[in-house]
Amino acid sequence: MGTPRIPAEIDPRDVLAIDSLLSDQELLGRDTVRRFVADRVTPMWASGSTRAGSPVEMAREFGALGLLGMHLDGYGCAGASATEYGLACTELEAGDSGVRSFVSVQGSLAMFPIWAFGSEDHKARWLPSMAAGESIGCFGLTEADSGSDPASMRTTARRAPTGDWILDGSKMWITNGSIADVAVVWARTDPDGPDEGRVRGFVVPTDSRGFSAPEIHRKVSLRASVTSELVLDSVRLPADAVLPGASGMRGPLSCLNEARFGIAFGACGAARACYESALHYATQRIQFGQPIASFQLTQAKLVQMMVATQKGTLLALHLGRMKDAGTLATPQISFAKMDNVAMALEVARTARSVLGANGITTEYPVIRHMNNLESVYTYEGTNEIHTLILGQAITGIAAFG
Ligand code: TGC
Ligand code: FAD
Repeated sequence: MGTPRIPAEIDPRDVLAIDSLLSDQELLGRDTVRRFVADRVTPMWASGSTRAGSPVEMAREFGALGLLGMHLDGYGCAGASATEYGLACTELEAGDSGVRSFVSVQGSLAMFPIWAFGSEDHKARWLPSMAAGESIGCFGLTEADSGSDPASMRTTARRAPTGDWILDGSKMWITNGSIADVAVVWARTDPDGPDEGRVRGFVVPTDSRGFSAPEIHRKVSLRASVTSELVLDSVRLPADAVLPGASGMRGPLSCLNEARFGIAFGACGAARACYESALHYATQRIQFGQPIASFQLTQAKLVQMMVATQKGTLLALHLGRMKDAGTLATPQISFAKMDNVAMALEVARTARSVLGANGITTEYPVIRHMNNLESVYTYEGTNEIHTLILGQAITGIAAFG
């Protein structure tokens, strides 16, 4: 039986020594991404800018680091473990949720369906250039009137007598939409046709006639991410544009599992960045002749943020280990996406309060993370939808409608 050590010093960034649960390879990969974020992502905001842009300028660098389609194998992808992918998401989101979003959408939402459900031609045509960051992908599921209930989508895919597909409709809130070279678009087939009205996925080159992607402006969240509408005005595609391996809602929902997994890790990065910012500020800021870190109420906030972040990180790591072992179930992904994003948002709000008035400026990263997390709370299944997925899992009763 071991006697607890009395440490001379504890690492405030990793009080539970979670790093000791990671292999050398995992630490190496994690530290590489951490350095990249410090060198390339953090300076994006150094002037306190609220820039609206896109990490697309870094796409080839992400590719060179093996971050795009990182947990897929073959076709130029890195073939990393799920845990390694998750750890990378944590580091990217410690920089900015929009940067993690870019990598999530490319790898988990655009490359994954091509990799899992595409034909050999789709894979050979798109995956190597997407893995290298030379081609950008997006994922069109949500519509203006079909958000939490994507099965109610109105975008249609009709078969022409020639066998071509004709897509009509529009998608809303699509990350990377107007900078994409290829869109994976989900559409409902003709109820009287051979697909009997099932939802199918299509690989749509964005230079197809009838395709356009107007950007959505005036966002005050995820400003480092491009969000667009996709308009499909009788877009004619060859017969082989359909993903052969996906029929029904199981196809798009399987892609969401991959992205939600990355978000469960990513949220811990945003929380960590907010906690560290508040910890540093609290030791520097003097009020009543003392650093505010010396006040019991401030210490309570710092400890709550630290404990919540560490617990979330353990949860994410457990998820990663289960995914690598092939035992992960979808409600468990909902558990972690729901709880870790809510945790990160709470940590961000608490950190904001520790920074006082300075907390409302973009001189510090906290309010940027806080605003970003409002989107992360909503996308990839809202907090309420994940609550209901878990509610159904434990009661056996669906309470969605
Ligand atoms: P339901 O009738 O329950 O199921 C239909 C079929 O799908 C299967 N299924 C799943 N398969 C894989 N993974 C999952 N997580 C699955 N959940 C269900 C199910 O077994 C069934 O299969 P089969 O073969 O029997 O037909 O489905 P439903 O239509 O009632 O929907 C349930 C619900 C509400 C949970 C689902 O619609 C949902 O998750 N809604 C939330 C929508 C959402 O998350 N949208 C995300 C859009 S993408 C995005 O936000 C990107 S953000 C990008 C960024 O990171 O920047
Ligand atoms: P709604 O579904 O209208 O929900 C509104 C509110 O009602 C929410 O609080 C919700 O939880 C609640 N609600 C809905 N149904 C229920 C219910 N049954 N019970 C209880 N409460 C309920 N989509 C893509 O396809 N691809 C993308 O790349 C993409 N990127 C995005 C990027 C950003 C920045 C954002 C903000 C969104 C993105 N989305 C994307 C869309 C995102 O997935 C949807 O916004 C999300 O699924 C919620 O849909 P909605 O916004 O229409 O909200």
